[in-house]
Amino acid sequence: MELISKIVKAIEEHKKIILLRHIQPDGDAYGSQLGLKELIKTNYPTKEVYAFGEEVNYLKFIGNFDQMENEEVFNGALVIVTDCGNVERIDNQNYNKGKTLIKIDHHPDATPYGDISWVDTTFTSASEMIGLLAIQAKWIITPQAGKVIYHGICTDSGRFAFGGITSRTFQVCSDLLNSGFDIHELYKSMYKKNFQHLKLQAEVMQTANVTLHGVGYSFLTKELMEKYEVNYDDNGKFSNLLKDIENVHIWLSFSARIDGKWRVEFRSTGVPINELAIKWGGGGHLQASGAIVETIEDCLAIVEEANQLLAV
Ligand SMILES: [Mn+2]
Repeated sequence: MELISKIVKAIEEHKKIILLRHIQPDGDAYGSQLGLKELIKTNYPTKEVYAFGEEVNYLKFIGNFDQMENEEVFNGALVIVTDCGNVERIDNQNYNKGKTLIKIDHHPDATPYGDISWVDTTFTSASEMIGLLAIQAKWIITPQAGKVIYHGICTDSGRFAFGGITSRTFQVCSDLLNSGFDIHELYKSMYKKNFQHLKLQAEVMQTANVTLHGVGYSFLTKELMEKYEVNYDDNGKFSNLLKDIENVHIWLSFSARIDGKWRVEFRSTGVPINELAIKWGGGGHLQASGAIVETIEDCLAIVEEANQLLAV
């Protein structure tokens, strides 16, 4: 594929490479970014490679990020942004200060950017794209790269349950598994349950509700997070409590943030909800999006707007 060769060529032509992804990172953001870092370091050991961005507690087992000393580091660099559809959500607003910019993403192309842009919504995840890139470039895939990229595919695809799964997904995963990482250890880290979190879920479910037309919604308040000692960066863990419920077509989760704002996760089984997320300053996929809003009144307005989407 021509785009892949262009990306490999750009990597070969730059001495310094900076990898970025979206704010509020998830498994796919981590996997595509840290996986690509590991791949470049293994296959081009003389390159200077950095991965910048905020860390989240629940993904510590996947890896760590580099500290940006100052923005001078972007001088002359190749910047590759993975898993991020719109520039506002890139977790480092120096992204355009390098020499060359590449976008690798599987979200709808909300704001096209980059000197090279490989955007393809038929992939489950940006991690699957990085896996395919490694295979086509005939790169060595270390167990560490295999693990983080597999984890990205696994989380973004709902462990191979959401739409978008193809035979290509499994072909890429097959090559990742061949790297020799321990898949059972990985699943143990991924699906470890926390007793306090289960108790918290029970309380969140007590106040969850469903609108007339089938919007389920739940609130994870600051009070509940303090009561159960949940880290603020773990607040995305509770966004699917209302998944798979009969007659719930859209489910919304509102979680308190450390800055007093609300993190909103939009999910849908049919009707697209990304336009609603974009309207509220967020973005994402047709059926899985996110946004950050100011007040609880905003949250309730979103519930009503989602309800109207289902009213027709
Ligand atoms: Mn993704």
